Amino acid sequence: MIVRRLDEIEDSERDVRAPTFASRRFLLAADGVGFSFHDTILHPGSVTSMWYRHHVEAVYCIEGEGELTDLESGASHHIEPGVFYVLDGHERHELKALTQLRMVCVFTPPLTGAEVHGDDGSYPILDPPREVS
Ligand code: 9YT
Repeated sequence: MIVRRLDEIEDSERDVRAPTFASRRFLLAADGVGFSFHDTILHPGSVTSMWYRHHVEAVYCIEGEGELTDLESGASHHIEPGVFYVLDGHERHELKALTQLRMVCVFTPPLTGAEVHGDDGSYPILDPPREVS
């Protein structure tokens, strides 16, 4: 069993900062469970363009208001607590944080912790993985 607390992760190597968000990673590839699990804060007013070509991401909003746009279909969805989405088709998408958003995110395959968003908004598959303990 793995038990972790957010306050242990904050300001550690598992607290990854990007220009538009902070991602607190409870589970990474090194934990060996087959997915990674993140508590992500998106900053108010930010817009994040993403395209997870190599991963499937599931996302559940637990705080804030935002707008999710599928950049392939053009469809937009209001995001608020209780809304869930999964990029099961690896869709290019954009998430606008109207207020601070707090999202619980699961990635498969799991992130190693060393990925950064590429110019296209994807995370690479790292081979060999550089894992954060
Ligand atoms: C929903 C969202 O914030 N996705 C981008 C960041 C990703 N969740 C991460 O790296 O934690």
